[in-house]
Amino acid sequence: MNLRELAPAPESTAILNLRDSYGLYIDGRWVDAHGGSMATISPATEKPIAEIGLANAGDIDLAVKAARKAYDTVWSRMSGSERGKYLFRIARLLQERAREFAVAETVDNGKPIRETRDIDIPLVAAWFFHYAGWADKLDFAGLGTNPRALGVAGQIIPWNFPLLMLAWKVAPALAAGNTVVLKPAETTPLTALMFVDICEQAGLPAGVVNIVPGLGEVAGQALVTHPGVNKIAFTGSTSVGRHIARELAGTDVALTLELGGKGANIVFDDAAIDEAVEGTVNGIFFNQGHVCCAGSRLLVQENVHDEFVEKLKRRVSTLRVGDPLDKNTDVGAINSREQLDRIEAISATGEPEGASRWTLECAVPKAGFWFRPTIFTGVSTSNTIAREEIFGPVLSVLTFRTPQEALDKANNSPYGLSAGVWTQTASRMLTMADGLRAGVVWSNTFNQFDPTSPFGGYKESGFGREGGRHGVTAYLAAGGAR
Ligand code: TAP
Repeated sequence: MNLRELAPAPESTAILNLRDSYGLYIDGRWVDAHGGSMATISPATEKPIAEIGLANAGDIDLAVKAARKAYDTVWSRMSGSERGKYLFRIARLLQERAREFAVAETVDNGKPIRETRDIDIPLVAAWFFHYAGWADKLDFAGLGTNPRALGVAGQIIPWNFPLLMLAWKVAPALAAGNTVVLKPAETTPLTALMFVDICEQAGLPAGVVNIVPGLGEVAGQALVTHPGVNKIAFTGSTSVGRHIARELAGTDVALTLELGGKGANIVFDDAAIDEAVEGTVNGIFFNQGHVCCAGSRLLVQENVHDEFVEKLKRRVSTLRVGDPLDKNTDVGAINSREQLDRIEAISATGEPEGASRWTLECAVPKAGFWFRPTIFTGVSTSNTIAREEIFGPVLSVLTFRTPQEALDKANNSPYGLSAGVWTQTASRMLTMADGLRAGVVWSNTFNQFDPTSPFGGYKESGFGREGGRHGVTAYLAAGGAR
């Protein structure tokens, strides 16, 4: 398929060598899907990229059986150091083909190439390197004398960081000795399907990784309820996470849920203001705000509010919105029409509920899905835009007077995934970090990720941690008892 027409950056798109259509990857080979097919499109142009086969319940059954066979006959019998070698190989191959993956991710997802090139794909490789190192050291890390894998892991991921979410799930699962059936999101299956090439190049035994695109309610549901699955790892919306938790209640299937967020980014009057402005921009406009841990609620101390907001608007005015394949683009396309509708609908409640709206004035392409960076000021904690996860480039600004008021407002949310604090007073930083009900609290920065750090939520943001020791423990039976 010739993708050059997708964007005026032929030197980037020309390196893609995609097929016109993809089936499912089960037991080490491509097979036909039996749940129909759909085109995956570029959200920046609305043009089709490739036709994707969709798994039905029967296909999921085959994938789980293949994963079970691979677990029983090969993967669970292999030493940790051998598993580690496969993971190291995968990490190196991903690095070698990083540019190709970055372009594919940008085309399929709509996020800027600068982000996929400099953040997503390097982090993907980093995750595989990190967990490659764990594979032969599990028994040295307080994980029991003979830690055992759970067996077959069913993994369901969202569309906002497609390959990175795959890495967060597949790397620790394989390191711990599990086999995998992974369902990518229906709007962004491309890089997961390309990942098959990497597994094959690395010589991964058949059935250890199975990739099954499909619809959530069909393929996802079948995976969650399949009796042969020992663990479900899910990243996505709180509503689907809740549904999955109900489905698995009373079973012995291990479950981790990484769900939504409404991160508070708290700026005190003693913060380095220019750095805090930069961090705030990164906190909400990175990846079009399609970030579960985005700093979507800005809490500014009242006496610096006006100065801060003015500087913030000036900085946001310099953002370039448009073609995600252009290296100068800061804000790319919204991932789907459905997500755009959702962002527009929630944002439309801002002014009627009393907030003031400021939107970056800029041209956007005619085709594709676009939403201009938007800042609401004068927001109160009861406003819809301060409560609901928008998952788009929309910032709600609130104020506070005292540290306690900042804590109260920040914690006044059903979510508890992320927060950031900007202050030059160390003791205040520690008090805030202690009082914030959030899985991650960034200190004078925002949206920083590292494979050694555990990541996950409190409250309706889910449970379980991914990253570091916690991430690999989530794929082990406690104390090797299972
Ligand atoms: P969801 O609609 O929940 O979709 C996530 C995944 O679940 C997709 O693969 C989806 O398939 C599948 N799915 C849908 N219904 C299902 C069902 N009944 N059974 C099993 N699987 C099902 O979320 P989304 O719109 O893709 O992602 C946005 C949400 O994810 C946001 O709320 C965001 O905060 C959250 N998120 C959280 C994190 C972390 S780490 N906490 C990271 C990224 C995103 P389809 O694609 O076919 O719908």
